[in-house]
Amino acid sequence: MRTQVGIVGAGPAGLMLSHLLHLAGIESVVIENRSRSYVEQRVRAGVLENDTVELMKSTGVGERLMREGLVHHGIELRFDGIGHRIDLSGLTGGRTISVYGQQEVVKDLVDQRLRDNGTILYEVADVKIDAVETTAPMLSFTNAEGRQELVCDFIAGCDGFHGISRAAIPESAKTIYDWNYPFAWLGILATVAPSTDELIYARHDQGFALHSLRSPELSRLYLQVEPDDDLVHWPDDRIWSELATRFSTRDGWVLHEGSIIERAITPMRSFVTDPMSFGRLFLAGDSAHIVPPTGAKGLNLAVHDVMKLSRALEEHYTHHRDFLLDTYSRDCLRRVWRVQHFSWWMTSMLHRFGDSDNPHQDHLQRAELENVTSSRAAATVLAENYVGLAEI
Ligand code: FAS
Ligand code: PHB
Repeated sequence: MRTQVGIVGAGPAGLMLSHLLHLAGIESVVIENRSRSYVEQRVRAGVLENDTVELMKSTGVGERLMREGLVHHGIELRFDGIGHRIDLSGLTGGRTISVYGQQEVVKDLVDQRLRDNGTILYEVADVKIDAVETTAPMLSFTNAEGRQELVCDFIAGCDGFHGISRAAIPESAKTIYDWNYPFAWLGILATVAPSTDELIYARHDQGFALHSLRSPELSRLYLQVEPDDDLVHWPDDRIWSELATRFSTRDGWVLHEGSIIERAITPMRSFVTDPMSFGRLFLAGDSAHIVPPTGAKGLNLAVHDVMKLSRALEEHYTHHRDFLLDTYSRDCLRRVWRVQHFSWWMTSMLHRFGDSDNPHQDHLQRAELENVTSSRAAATVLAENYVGLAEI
């Protein structure tokens, strides 16, 4: 088989790239090792930046997002039993976030690819990447028809953190930055009306908690837990009582409970691969970088990577100019490190580090939170990063 761009991974990065390339008249084939239903049901991110929403709207995949997505103009930071609203739109000239599940984004992109006769090969196995230092890199994989070879002009590694693309860049040619946080997140999806209209980020002496949502009937909540914790230690009533404690306020705010339909523990790490390209292999999304989800950036950063990559490939095919391909990695990493810093900052300000009392750190965190919730300048820094930095 032959195509212009071979894409490994049918997550948000791979699907959005295939969609943008199609709009630029560039052919691509997406190969994915899981089934379509698995990929479309995987619960992950839920917050879309202003520009991610604009991109989906302007490229024709925003119709359901506009109908079902929840536009938010603020978030709340809660500590010492008091909530403080950050006016995201007021501090950023009207920019907003939208709450819309990652699996919904994936469904919308798959539907559009299929409407546009796009090729997505699911349930492939044993994917191999070869000859990326030539002008005809190749993907090989096994599916129901046996071993397949796909010759490409370019390969996009959009196969997430546990994918195989990153390994196709020789150790000697890359630098890995890897930092693991001493805690994890227990995330739940519950069939109960959200107890809030806007996201609540809570710092509590017993640990961090986040109240997010998916719809007027579905709540999404997260708890800071030990890095090696196990779900067996977290029966439903313990989850709800711990959440209620960490969100508790002096004015008796109430957290509504419901039945938990999905739960998972996610490790927290900051990870960057530099460079993000090697020969005719280009990494995008989680295959190249991971941020702790405290800043709600993972999905949005993946979308920014493929916006840059599709523009660079369009420049190659349309104008036969490769300068954007040559600078792709450098350009992406500028935003990646800004987003890494913001995600680390949010995580450091809101989580409990270590299980022993650390009064000095507690005071520093409180001072940081008081600064952000009392200084317009400091709140603006948070707001600008949270709604998504304008094009960098
Ligand atoms: P993905 O991991 O989404 O997609 C990669 C795809 O490649 C997958 O479909 C995988 O099956 C496939 N693949 C892997 N190996 C392959 C191989 N060898 N061959 C073929 N296909 C292969 N971000 C936020 O902003 N907010 C959040 O709330 C948030 N919550 C998260 C919760 C969890 C549990 C996790 C793990 C991540 C979360 N993230 C969150 C980050 C998440 O949204 C990622 O940033 C986003 O999924 C990145 O998208 P992709 O780069 O497309 O990678
Ligand atoms: C989510 O809705 O899943 C979500 C929201 C904000 C975050 C992380 C996750 O920071």
